[in-house]
Amino acid sequence: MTSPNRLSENQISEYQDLGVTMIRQCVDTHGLAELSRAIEEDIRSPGPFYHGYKSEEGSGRFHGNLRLWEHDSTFRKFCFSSPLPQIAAGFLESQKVNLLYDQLFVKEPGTLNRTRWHNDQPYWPIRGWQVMSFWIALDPVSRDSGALEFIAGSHRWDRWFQPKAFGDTAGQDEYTANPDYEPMPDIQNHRGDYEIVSWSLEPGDAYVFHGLTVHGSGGNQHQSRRRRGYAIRYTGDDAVYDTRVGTNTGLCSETHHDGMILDSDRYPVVWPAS
Ligand SMILES: O=C(O)CCC(=O)C(=O)O
Repeated sequence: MTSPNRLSENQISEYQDLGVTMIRQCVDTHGLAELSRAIEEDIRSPGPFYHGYKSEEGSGRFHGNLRLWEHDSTFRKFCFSSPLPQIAAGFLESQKVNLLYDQLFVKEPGTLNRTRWHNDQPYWPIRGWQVMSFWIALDPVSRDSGALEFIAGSHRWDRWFQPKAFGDTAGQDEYTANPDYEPMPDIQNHRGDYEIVSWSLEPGDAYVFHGLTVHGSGGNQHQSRRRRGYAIRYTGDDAVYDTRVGTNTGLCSETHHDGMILDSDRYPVVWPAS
């Protein structure tokens, strides 16, 4: 995997300025093979937080899942013992790093579902600035297979958009409306009004983005290539627990109350390693 020492100043300043950057070859071929095996197992037998979406236009399949590390040692290893927590500390400029949770997004060939434009932090029961995600590609990812797109600088808008499900989640609840949140503008039909940044990725490359950066992705129009992405969310020193109307209840904790630091079995400190 990419060594934390190889992170360039440019990557850190790009992350700070745009709210997103990317890392080439973040996970090596051995790591990718391990992750691929774990992903197949999750698709075969998803845990309690499975939230796949119904395929639009009737083809393909969009498999989503949360909190995989809690049930699978391969995902746990990536979240805890890979170089990722230390790399996160570099981006977050933090003395410690907590694991918020991990998440899987698999768009099988021909899955035309878009991932709607959104920013992540309104979904999450935390407040603070030091909040970020890695999104690791398991397949070649290009615009026509569902590369993520990001609105440059949107993490500094200080705008919290109302969470919505990414698609028809087959019976799961919509998110409760929060009067302090605003509706997401129609970015897709006004793309020219925004500075949209994106990169094609090779397997093992990763997007790195801030918890408030607005992002989304197109469907996977390829008929033979999958689009598997594994996301890990980390927080830094200033993040505290904070439930709000509209947060994802599956990410909440029964043992935290608002304002508490996260450190716990549920949101473990993963760096410095104990
Ligand atoms: O993989 C996707 O399409 C969406 C990913 C995403 O929204 C995220 O990781 O926050």
